[in-house]
Amino acid sequence: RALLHNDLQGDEVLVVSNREPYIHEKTPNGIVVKRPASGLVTAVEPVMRACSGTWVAHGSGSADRDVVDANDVVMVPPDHPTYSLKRVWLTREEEEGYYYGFANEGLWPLCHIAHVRPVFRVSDWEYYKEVNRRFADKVIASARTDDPVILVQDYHFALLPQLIREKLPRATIITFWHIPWPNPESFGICPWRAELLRGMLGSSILGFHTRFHCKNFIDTVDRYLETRIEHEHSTITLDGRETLIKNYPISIHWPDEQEESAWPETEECRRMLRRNFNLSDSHLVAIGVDRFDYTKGILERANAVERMLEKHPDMIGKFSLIQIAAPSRSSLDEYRYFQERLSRRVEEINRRFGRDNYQPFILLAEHQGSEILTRYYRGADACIVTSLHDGMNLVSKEFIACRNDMQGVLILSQFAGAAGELPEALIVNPYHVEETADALYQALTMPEAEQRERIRSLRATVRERNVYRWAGFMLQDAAHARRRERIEARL
Ligand code: ADQ
Repeated sequence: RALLHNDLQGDEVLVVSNREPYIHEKTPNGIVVKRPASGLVTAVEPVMRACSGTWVAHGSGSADRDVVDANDVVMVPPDHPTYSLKRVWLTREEEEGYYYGFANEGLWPLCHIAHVRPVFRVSDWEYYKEVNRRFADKVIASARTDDPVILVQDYHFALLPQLIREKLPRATIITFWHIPWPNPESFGICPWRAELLRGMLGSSILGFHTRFHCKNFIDTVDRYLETRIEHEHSTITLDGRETLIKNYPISIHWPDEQEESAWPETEECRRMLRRNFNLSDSHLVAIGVDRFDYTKGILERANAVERMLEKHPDMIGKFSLIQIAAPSRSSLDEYRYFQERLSRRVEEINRRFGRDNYQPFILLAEHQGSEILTRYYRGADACIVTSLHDGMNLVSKEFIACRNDMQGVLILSQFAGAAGELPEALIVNPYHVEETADALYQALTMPEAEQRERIRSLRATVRERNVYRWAGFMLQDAAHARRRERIEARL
């Protein structure tokens, strides 16, 4: 955190993302404030708390308009206001075209290669461009200086860096792409590939989670744009402007002693988790926590549970997977089909192996607060992450952080960015049912000493590679670029 303060001293910081970190909702009991289930918010919020500044986001809550002042500003977090949240209000058509359409039916499947065909509608593209312009206007109007540091978040805003750059040429624009970047052939099917790439290259720094994503991006630019690429320095120069392409693996806030001391003991978490679902205290439990999204491999997880029970009938009645899936983008057909398919699959498995009050796959389509999630992570024997493709995956890191009892096994997809950092997890190919089923069995039967050895090593990695390091490294590179630009301007 000290690194953040040092690098940002005196600089104005603006963050821009689609999702807002706090959603104000009207309820019969008055206005309540919610935190969205979002990896981006989980990662960026602690950074904003540390450095103040302004966060610009789409106002999506039913009471968002009631809490802002005349400048559309509300100070957050509600319990300890430290930074300004500024909303952009979108019409229903804008939200459908830009967010649901181009971003989530186009770019999301395009970048994830999860065998869901991307949809590219001209009208969605028009809204995407329009909304990027509106956010650019808001950011520019919010800037008090002509050289702020602007952190642009994610695939909703590929055009924003260039739009801001045109009006604030001296700004330091750091864009972070939270999802994977595919190979040039895959990205090349997008009808507006060149516009998107040019938009992104308005950034001073363009960050991805892994080197592999950086390489894919550079190869994509090489294929579709006329630029100068310096592979040695990982820079791309377009129209005389240089962009550094670099990997910054995102992470979580590592809990301090005070936070840990507020957690219930793991024994209590174990009991609570089991009693909530009418399971005996010795019942084996694996936990899955995801947005209800087809990229997260929840169907493959169900197949692995079924296969494990086929291979190890002694586990029937003794093991359950508790899957907490936060409904997400449910107005899109692909998401609804997926939710229906998964529910059917879960019913089949439960009909086949369940009995009386026993269900091997407990599916909860709900969003849970972070305190409950902490208890679930602490009370489970294993956590299973089977993403078919995932930029990083923070659930895996949250599970590790919660296990200060040095127990619990992480099963992790090789297609999550996190797999590169966390080799002591049981790494699986979720498309390989047999392998995933075997890993699940291995996790449930792993001796305590081996669990301890693995989780200790995982904890050392995540503690060190925390979210402040993620932001700190990006801002250090930004500070370096700013110093260089100031020197060059004087020459
Ligand atoms: P996501 O796809 O949202 O993030 P992830 O990184 O796992 O995926 O983060 C999800 C966050 O939402 C976690 O903090 C988790 O606790 C929370 N969450 C998930 N399900 C929940 C539930 N049912 N109830 C409450 N909270 C829930 C995107 C990319 C990832 C990348 C992040 C950050 O897709 O690859 O790691 O951004 O860059």
